Amino acid sequence: MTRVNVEEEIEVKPWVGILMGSDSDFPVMEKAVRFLEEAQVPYRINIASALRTPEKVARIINEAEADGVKVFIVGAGKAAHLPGVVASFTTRPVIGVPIKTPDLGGVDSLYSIVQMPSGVPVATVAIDGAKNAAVLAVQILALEKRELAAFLAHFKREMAEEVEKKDRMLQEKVFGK
Ligand code: RP5
Repeated sequence: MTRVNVEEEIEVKPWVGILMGSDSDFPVMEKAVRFLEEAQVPYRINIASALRTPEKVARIINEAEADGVKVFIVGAGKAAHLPGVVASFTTRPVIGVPIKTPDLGGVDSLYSIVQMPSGVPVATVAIDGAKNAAVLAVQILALEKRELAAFLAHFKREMAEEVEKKDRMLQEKVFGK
């Protein structure tokens, strides 16, 4: 559904379309939602199944494109057809998130998503790598939006500082200084 900015009481058009095959994917896909919220990127989010509701998938892509969505993040598990099907309906970038599965550990999802035929790519992140999918989506959007480029620069600085902090703690633990 499209998010609404309550303060301004105007509908905010989404830049990112998040789709997942089932509600069981949400605990992983929520990591993408959180990062987009941090970056203040408007998004829409839906459950639609490539195999159970193919017409709904097509309708959502049409609606999302009409609304101005520039990049899709799509999570699915097992015989994870959804990201590929989304890529078949759009010329916009599709980032696939393979969801970890109980029987095959998510390698099933990974192979299903990453092994696309020539001409129909899905940029595939690690198993359960929904946060990286959102980082990549923001990087794509940042090509046109300077405030997002600044957000990403800050995000990278924070990560670097975190590594330095951990290194200092390690030195202290090992050498007591
Ligand atoms: C896929 O099958 C979904 O994306 C999910 O990861 C997996 C299990 O789906 P449910 O059985 O929870 O509907 O289609």
